[in-house]
Amino acid sequence: MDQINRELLNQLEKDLVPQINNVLKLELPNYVSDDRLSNSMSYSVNAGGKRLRPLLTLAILKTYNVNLTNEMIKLASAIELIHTYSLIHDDLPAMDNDDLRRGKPTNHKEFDEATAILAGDGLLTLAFEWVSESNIGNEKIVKLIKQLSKSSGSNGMVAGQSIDVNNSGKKLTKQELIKLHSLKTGELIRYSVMAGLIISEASDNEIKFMMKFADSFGLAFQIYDDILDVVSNEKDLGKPVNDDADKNTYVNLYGIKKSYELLDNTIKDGLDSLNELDIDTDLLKSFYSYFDLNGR
Ligand code: GRG
Repeated sequence: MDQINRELLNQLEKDLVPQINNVLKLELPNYVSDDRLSNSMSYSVNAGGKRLRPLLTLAILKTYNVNLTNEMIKLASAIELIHTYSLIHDDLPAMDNDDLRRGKPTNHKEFDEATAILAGDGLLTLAFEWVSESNIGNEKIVKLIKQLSKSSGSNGMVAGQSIDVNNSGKKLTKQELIKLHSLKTGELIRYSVMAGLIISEASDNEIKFMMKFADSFGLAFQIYDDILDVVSNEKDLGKPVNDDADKNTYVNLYGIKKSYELLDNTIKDGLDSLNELDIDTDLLKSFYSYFDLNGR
């Protein structure tokens, strides 16, 4: 994959992850009046994580030469609040019942179940507050809020989680599996890319190919997550491995070798879409270096 320059992603992470972490850490407590709720929301948000989704939005903005002010970092970080809420709720006893997330006890283990549910509720709603407050003009704010509700809600991530929960133990077909994951994992990645395109006022043609990239990146991300569950270890992953043995995953449907092949093809699709554009997409291509394909 000689089109992928890993250094560009490394540099972006070095420049922006500390800024994203800083905004999340400093801003969040200003929006929560109850101390226990505030501590529990901050506990999970500040527990680490790659910050991949805000990075994607910011990479799109950089691609369109939009100035990455502190305001933009906060706007891009709103998606991390929703992502963290989804992880807290996914770990609850009624869902995956997990004890470890991002290398630390899950929210309901550190606090209690009721607090974890409320922390998730608080993070979900706070994300919309942050978007609504940004200084990008009302028209763009409404577009972002609409896209964020669609992506995270009952026709997006929540629908994906519902299909997942209601089909555990049932073997899905390839098409059903793709649908499940394009909702559960793909939709927040879609929002991250779309947010950058809305703010940057990208053309319809650019949106078309950028969203093909977003969809293929989301699919690759899920296939890789399924592969890591089998080939990684708990220390690197920050959560238990071999946790998906009875779940609907690409590895369980195809086996590990074919899953790697599917990952290769999905990455190629995404690169092809970016190559359709006249603008410099090297930074976006560098996101594919997130997938370590050497260990197979
Ligand atoms: C509870 C409505 C609701 C939805 C939960 C996100 C999710 C939906 C479930 C998590 C299950 C899971 C492991 C999905 C695979 C893809 C994924 C979202 C992985 C975690 O995201 P990363 O790798 O995590 O970006 P970090 O910790 O780096 O932020």
